Amino acid sequence: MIPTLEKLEQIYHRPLFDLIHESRRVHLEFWNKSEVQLCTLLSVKTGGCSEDCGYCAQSSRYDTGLERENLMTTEEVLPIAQMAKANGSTRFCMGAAWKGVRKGDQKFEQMVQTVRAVSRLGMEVCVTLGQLGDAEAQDLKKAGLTAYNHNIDTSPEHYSQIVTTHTFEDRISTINSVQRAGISVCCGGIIGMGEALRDRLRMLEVLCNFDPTPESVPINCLMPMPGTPLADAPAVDIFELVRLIATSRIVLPKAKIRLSAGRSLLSREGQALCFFAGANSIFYGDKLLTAGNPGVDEDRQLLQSLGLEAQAPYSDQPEPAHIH
Ligand code: SAM
Ligand code: DTB
Ligand code: SF4
Repeated sequence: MIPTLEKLEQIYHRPLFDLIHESRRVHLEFWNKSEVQLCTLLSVKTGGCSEDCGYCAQSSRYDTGLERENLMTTEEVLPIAQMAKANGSTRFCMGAAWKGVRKGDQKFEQMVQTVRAVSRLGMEVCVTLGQLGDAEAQDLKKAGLTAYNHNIDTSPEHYSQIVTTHTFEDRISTINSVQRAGISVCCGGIIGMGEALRDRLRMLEVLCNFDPTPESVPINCLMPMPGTPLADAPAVDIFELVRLIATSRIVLPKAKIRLSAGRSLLSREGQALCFFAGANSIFYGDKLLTAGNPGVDEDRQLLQSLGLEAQAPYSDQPEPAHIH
């Protein structure tokens, strides 16, 4: 049954250990308890974005000191994906600082080619390119795309406080096209943008109403980027993050819950608690898109000391046919 906001509030506010006890129970029922999916992120087109997302270093509206970089070619991307695979990553996620993409545009066609090439490596492939429609989603699907990342980022009510150049409904429309094309949806949000707890749970409520529910749910803690309107936002409390992860695990049992941006701001113990509460995927590699992430060695050590291991590719969904 799809949980109501009241139900989500009830779950979230249980005493912390009862909450984690329940999320652990769900986790053990649906997932291999020792596996964490390692995803490598690569910014294939950096900065100069027309949108005004208040958290983002890549918006051209803010003076963030970020150096712009043009779209990388397939030949430039491939060796990086190969290296990620050799390092144990099973999903390769490419991000582009665009408002959206359109079929026929040379840049979009280049991305389709890159998706095809990476998917032939036997890695799961995810891209986040901004808004798209049915035609673009179908082409990406044919190229072997596993998942499309498009976050709702916060509640519908809070969205216009954070972004004014597109709407929450625009986000949903893209997600609908991705779903119609049969591509898995990776959709989550950011906490620490001045939203209330109600907004965080409303975001979760919206995700629970997707049909099907998202295959993966990234939970990002805001990385405050200098020059953006949210540069001075205070850090998220670790127990609030753990509660949100545990609640997400309970209501979205089949989703990979990805402990995403902001891990470099958390202690090892804090991250361990997040994994125990139900997070089972991370971004692996020294850099997110533009912001820092814990180093590969540090993460290896952390996983090893917790007795966790990397999940194999396509262990929880079918592999695209054209690879064989
Ligand atoms: N332009 C595309 C879009 O907006 O969907 C793709 C790239 S965008 C950088 C992808 C996601 O990264 C955002 O939706 C947001 O959730 C996350 N993100 C961006 N900047 C962040 C920050 N400073 N802290 C945490 N998460 C961030
Ligand atoms: C997501 O939810 N988090 C990733 C990925 N999807 C594309 C991006 C995090 C970006 C953090 C800020 C930066 O690197 O600029
Ligand atoms: Fe552009 Fe995406 Fe950053 Fe928004 S989040 S400014 S759309 S790159």
